[in-house]
Amino acid sequence: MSKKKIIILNGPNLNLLGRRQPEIYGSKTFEDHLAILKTKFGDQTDLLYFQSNHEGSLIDLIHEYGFHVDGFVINAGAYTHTSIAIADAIRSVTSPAVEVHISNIYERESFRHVSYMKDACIGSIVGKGMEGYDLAIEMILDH
Ligand code: CA2
Repeated sequence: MSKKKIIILNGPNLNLLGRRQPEIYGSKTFEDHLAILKTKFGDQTDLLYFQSNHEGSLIDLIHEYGFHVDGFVINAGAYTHTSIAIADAIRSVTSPAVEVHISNIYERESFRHVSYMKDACIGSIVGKGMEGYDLAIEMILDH
């Protein structure tokens, strides 16, 4: 069986995971978790990872990969709550996307309760910590 190509896309400030606010986001860096994901899913997937603090760069990556890969895992960070442009980019490509949030955005400040990504994605995983990325990959593999 050929490996599924899956892209993980993290948005603004997620490069600082593990360095600040461990009570909300845990104490692992994303690179720590990526190593676990590669061990866990390496037989079935080719995992690629990008992080950007820039809305346009995230959109460019979605356009670049979104017609070729088997799926996207996207944590758009705070752009989740503001960016119709990223949601439109997800809708404009053919690869399915799953939205992940480390924290439960629906139990935090009201401005985090809106996700523009939600309806553009085949699924949303919130509040499961870093394990949310594992669940999103499983969702894409099952899709
Ligand atoms: O829970 C999530 O995964 C979020 O997407 C994280 C975003 C936040 O704006 C969303 O509402 C929910 C923020 C990521 C900020 O990450 C930090 C990491 C370390 C230190 C400070 C912020």
